Formats: sequence, structure tokens, C-alpha cells
Amino acid sequence: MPITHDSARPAIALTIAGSEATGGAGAQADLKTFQELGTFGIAALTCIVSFDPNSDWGHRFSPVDPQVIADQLEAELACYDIDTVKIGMLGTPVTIETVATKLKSQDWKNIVLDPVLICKGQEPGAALDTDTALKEQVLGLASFVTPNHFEALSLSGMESIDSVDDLVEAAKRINQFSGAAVLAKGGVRLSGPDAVDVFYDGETLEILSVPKVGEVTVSGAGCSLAAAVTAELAKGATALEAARTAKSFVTAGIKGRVSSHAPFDALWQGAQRLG
Ligand code: PXL
Repeated sequence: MPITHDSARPAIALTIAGSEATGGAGAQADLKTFQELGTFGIAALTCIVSFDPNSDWGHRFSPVDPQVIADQLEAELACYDIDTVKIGMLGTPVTIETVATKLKSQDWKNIVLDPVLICKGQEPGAALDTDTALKEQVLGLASFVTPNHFEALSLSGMESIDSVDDLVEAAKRINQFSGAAVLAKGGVRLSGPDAVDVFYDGETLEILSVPKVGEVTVSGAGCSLAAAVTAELAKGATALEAARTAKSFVTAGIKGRVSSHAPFDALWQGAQRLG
């Protein structure tokens, strides 16, 4: 039996994220994941990313006006009692400030942060500002964080993460200063036959390991993992249960990935149910 919030109404899951026009990542991935896992998905868009097929599929990035972000959140939080939110790509310091202010306007049961630090289409200088603002203003509000290899390096301050032991150390450091449950993703960046993620919440350490599905990253895997954690938490799962379910959801989605004219495949959220 799936865990449900209320027999009369599905659990509500909110994402505050960017649109990724081709549908692989961002709010599109989040909403598809929310739907697949039986929650009622809502999205506030922070920016619009359109890959450029004429320039190596680089990221074109347009931030949404901060007032428009605040308006979306105002409507959403007035419309429903929402206690669980996922934060995806925010993209600029002013967006981060707008979102942090709104997050502080009410109590939350779960704030899941996918700490998207650098989007390829951005100026490195702007990305550094964004990075600092995210760490200073949002990380401390999060109850669950899902850094990838690069983000785990940046957040933990470690010089390298080359082994599962290193990833465990990174997860512990990030938990220690944020207080959040951490699901640190090794993905294809750690060598070996398995895709290893480390869960640590201050008490429980669990290594989540599945055989790698290829050696290439798939668009939307990080977004879908954090969104699946969010959906499960919204339905009442524990952090560890949510991490386990999310890992198997994403593994199925990578196995069922969709190829395109772009040089990367996209995770398919429907794979577990329909694949
Ligand atoms: O996968 C990170 C990510 C998150 N959000 C948006 C994106 C991307 C990567 O392209 O475009 C909107």
C-alpha cells in the first residue's frame, strides 16, 4: 500500500524551480515525478532555461522577475496548506533572496534543497554570487539536501571526493553544518561498477548502491531524485524511506531514458509504472 496523506485528497508537493524547455530537467521533471508518485504537484517558476541547438546545446537563461516569483508563491500558499517544498534552480542572488523571504513566512515540515550551484549558461562570476547566496540564505532552512558530486565538493569544502568513504565524509560535513538530512550523489563521477549515493541524517548512515546504467549522466536525474524525495516526504515517509524510494524511482527512469537530437538523454519518470 502506498503511503497517502489523506484518503480524500492527495498530498501536495510544491517545487520552486526553473523551467527547462525540453522537459528533461527542472520544474517539468519535478511535476512529472510528483504526479507519478501520487501527489498533487504545484510549481513556482524561477527562471526559464532554453538549450541552444545552434551553439552546442548551451544553456540560455532568463530569470523570472522577482515580483512574479513572489506572486506565484503568494497564490500557491494562499490556495493550499503546503508543508513540503522542493527548491531547484534559483539562478540569481535576487531570486534566492525572494525565495528565502517567502520560505521564512511560514512553517514547513520539509524543505528539500537540490543545491543547483552552476548552470552552464551563466557567467562564472554570477554563478559564484549565486553559490554564496544559496549557502548563506537557503541551506540553513533546508531539512533535506541532495548535492551531486560537484555540489558536495563545494558545500563540504573538501578538495576531492574520489571514493565512497570520501562521499560519506562529505555527507557528514554537510549534515553537521546544515542540520539537514543529506543524500550525496556519487553518480557516474565515482569510479566502479555501482552508482552510489550516501544518506546521512546525523544518526543513520546508509549507502544506497545500484549497478550503474551506463557511464554518462542523464538529464533530469538530480531534479527527479529530489522531487521523488519531496513527494515521499509529502506523503509521510521518513527521510530514509524517501531516499530509498527516490533512488529506485530514478534508477528505473534512467533505464527507461528518452533519447533526442540533443547529445544527452532525458530520464523518463513514467518508466517505473509503464516501462
Ligand atoms: O539539472 C539541473 C537543472 C535544474 N533546473 C533547470 C535546468 C537544469 C539543467 O539544465 O535547466 C531549470
